[in-house]
Amino acid sequence: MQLRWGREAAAARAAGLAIVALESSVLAQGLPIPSNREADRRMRAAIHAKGAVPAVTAIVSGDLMVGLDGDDLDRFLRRDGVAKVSARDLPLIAVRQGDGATTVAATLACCVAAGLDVFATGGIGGVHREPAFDESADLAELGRSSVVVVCAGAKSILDLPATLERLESLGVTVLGYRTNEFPGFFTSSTGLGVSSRVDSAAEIAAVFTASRSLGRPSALLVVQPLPSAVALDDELVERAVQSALVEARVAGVRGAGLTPFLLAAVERATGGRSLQANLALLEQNAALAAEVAVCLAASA
Ligand code: PSU
Ligand code: MN
Repeated sequence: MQLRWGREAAAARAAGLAIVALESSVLAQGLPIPSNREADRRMRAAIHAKGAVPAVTAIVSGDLMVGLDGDDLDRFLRRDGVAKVSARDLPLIAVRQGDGATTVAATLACCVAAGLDVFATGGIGGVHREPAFDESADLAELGRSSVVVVCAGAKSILDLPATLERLESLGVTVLGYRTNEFPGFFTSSTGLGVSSRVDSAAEIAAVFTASRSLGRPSALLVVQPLPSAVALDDELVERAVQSALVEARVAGVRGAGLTPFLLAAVERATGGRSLQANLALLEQNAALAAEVAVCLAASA
């Protein structure tokens, strides 16, 4: 597997500029067309506005691409023959020379391979409510990738208390950005705590630097609640999740298909509002990640 850099990401790397990694599965599987294109545009603009450079990771014809752009990006946005790729799928897709959209787990593996320190996403995978033995590989990978990951928590399609317990077991520090609670993606309040609260990007960068100097192998998970203007009603979300879980059970969905199935079902049940929330929080996470990356680049 070859490591290839997109034009803008390569130039940023050569100049020592701050880079923010982005996943491609949220674009190719997580969000519907054409909102995926809007998400890509808004995340890139938010990162540029803070003086950093975005780098979408993906597998292109078997190569690890850092900074997906141009026609390749277009193919991913059209979902043209693009598989969902987790960390364990990377060697296979390399040998088969396929195209793959990277989940959080695979993006973390790409960050480690490419030496990228900061990654922004929407929500991480976690422990499913049912079947409870279905635990996203995102968690194990967070436990062994020294990367700052900025997200809006995890969606309540998951068992959030179990997900937080697993993060603790795996040694992942969870920092609440201007919050004491672990956010539930579409909702800011879950009643679940974080390891600690931080109030600035500089503080996040300092904690990450300390983690690195201790030789910690795990990620620093930074969670920030979605903008309050786009937050959804708790009961609306819970009803949508319940009906999505029933749909999945009836359809017998298992494995890698389960998360995209549940995301799409919740999307349908909550209408356009969940989509607007999703886009807004992706943009906000990209901006915070860029601030952290700029702090880290300045102290390098
Ligand atoms: N959660 C979301 N949106 C997403 C995902 C999760 O709110 O797009 C995607 C991410 O790429 C995440 C993946 O890494 O789903 C987790 O899938 P699984 O549960 O199969 O590990
Ligand atoms: Mn799974």
